[in-house]
Amino acid sequence: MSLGIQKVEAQDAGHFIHVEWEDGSESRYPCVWLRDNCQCPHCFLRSAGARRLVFEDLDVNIVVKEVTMPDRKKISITWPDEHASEYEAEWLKKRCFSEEARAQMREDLFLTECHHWGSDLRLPQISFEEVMYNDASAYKWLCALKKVGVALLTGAATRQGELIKLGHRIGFLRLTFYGPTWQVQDKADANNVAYTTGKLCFHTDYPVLQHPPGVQFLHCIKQTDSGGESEVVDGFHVCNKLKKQNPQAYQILASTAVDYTDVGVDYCDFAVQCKQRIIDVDSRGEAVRINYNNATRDTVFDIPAEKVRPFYAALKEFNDLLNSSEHKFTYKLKPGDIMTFDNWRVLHGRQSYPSGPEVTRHLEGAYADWDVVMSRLRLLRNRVLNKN
Ligand code: OGA
Ligand code: NM2
Ligand code: ZN
Ligand code: ZN
Repeated sequence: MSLGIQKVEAQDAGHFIHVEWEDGSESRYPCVWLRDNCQCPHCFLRSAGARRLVFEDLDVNIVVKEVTMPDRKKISITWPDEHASEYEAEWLKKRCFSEEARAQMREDLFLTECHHWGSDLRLPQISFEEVMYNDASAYKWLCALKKVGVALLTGAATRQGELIKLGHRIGFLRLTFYGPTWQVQDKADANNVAYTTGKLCFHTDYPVLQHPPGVQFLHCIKQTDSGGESEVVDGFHVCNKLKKQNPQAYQILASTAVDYTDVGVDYCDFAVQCKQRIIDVDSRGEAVRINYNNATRDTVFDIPAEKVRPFYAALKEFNDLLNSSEHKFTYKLKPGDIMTFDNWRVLHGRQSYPSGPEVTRHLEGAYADWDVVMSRLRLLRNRVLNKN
């Protein structure tokens, strides 16, 4: 059962409401926030779960006129203009402004918990069939994808179209210039190095897009006998290592805008250009997105000549760390496997394989956005944990 309220009072000349809970804990709510979040039908559109109140009508210096506690499960506030608001205990408790409550809310909403790994990765594996038809399995898959950054789905059919089904399972896929899904195989006049038999060094896909796809799916339809092994590495883990080993190199990669280019024809014709930092960091300097594909890094490099060699040296150090046997994990996809991974965090590569007249290796690939994947994860969690 949810926690009841023991006592409520206005503080600081009516600018704050102080709540004492039945377990002795306390919360403080700013009155401007309470007025802004009045849940009455005038101020809040229940059917949309959205605020009706327009900002023009909010007095940022508002104070309460009166606060009461009709029962242990809610508080009532009367504002100076006689507008009345009610707030439920459970609703308030969840929105407590304490450091701990906010950390809890952050974890619930964004699943921020992150498990770093190296070559010791225990690759999460789940049956494709179960993910398609069982909500608990789909939830398990998406949790692993978010927390570990990579998860393998097994037992899909060895034909094109399985990723379209997976896209419907989460919501929808991300369309790019390479099409709704794309075929990774050796092609004549390849419009991308991925469509050759060559080695692909560790990369994230599509840093040439301003908002690179957050999630990638690679479905193995046919696998070559020799070569073609997949490699993955935890980019965030390697970033931490680089920051310790050479803070200056980390700083260069986190601040230098690198030019990317992609020109060609596929789904339609394209001439894409973008500037990206190889390591995107948050306000605390923590890596939040890797944008690195050596193949599409432009020949144009829009930085002063003096800064070029230090940049290459920094990138070399990062690239060496990605490739260290301590960090990378190697796996040869089998027909029916679908590798799913966080394209903002995990870098992937593949070994070269022999070319020949026949197609000996075929993967179908697709992208999804994290917004869509996280949305499905939250809905599945509500359903699996029987909330709503
Ligand atoms: C790609 C890619 C991996 C592989 O197509 O971007 O990384 O194993 N492919 O072919
Ligand atoms: N493909 C696999 O950044 C890239 O060019 C990644 C994209 C061709 C869709 C490859
Ligand atoms: Zn109201
Ligand atoms: Zn790739």
